[in-house]
Amino acid sequence: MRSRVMVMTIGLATALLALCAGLLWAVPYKKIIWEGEDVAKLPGKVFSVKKKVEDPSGKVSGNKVLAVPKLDPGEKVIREDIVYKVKVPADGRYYLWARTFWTTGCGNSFFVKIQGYDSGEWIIGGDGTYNIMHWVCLSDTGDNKSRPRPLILKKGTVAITFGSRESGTLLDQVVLTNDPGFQPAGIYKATANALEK
Ligand SMILES: [Ca+2]
Repeated sequence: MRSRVMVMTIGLATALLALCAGLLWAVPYKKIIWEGEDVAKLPGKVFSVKKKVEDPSGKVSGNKVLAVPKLDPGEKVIREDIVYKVKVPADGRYYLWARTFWTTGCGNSFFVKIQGYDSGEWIIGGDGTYNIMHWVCLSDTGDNKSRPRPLILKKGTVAITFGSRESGTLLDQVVLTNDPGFQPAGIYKATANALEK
């Protein structure tokens, strides 16, 4: 009987130790959040900062967006880049999410480039959610709602570029996080000093 109690006590103590160690090792996830319209200087040809107060989702963060104008069918969108110099707080594996608004299948994406991945660029969006603000992630799998692509980033300033690709596209907010399970919803308070100006 005594040995059974001892075994149970040791088992309980081990479980408690493991729990404490787990809590100590658990690093809180980070989110760096900024507004699409938080652009120090617009290049001037394509992108503009637009007021947008109403949306079927309920809110637009800051009541402003970064916008590519709606063009007539057949008109080609000129390529222009907006570079956000994002302050990455620690080395790690990060995931990129954007709160976007599309109107058609010919107006549902941006180009994205990440400093450190200089050999290529991606397309964010391409989904079929129209006329409402919604979150999409940078993904290699075609699942831009729940499977973001990991990005290995170093602590310091990392340039994240959004490029104009299609007509009538809006960017409300952007989130960079090291939480692989993060699923954004609604709007978020922007991180203070998220961007280097
Ligand atoms: Ca906004």
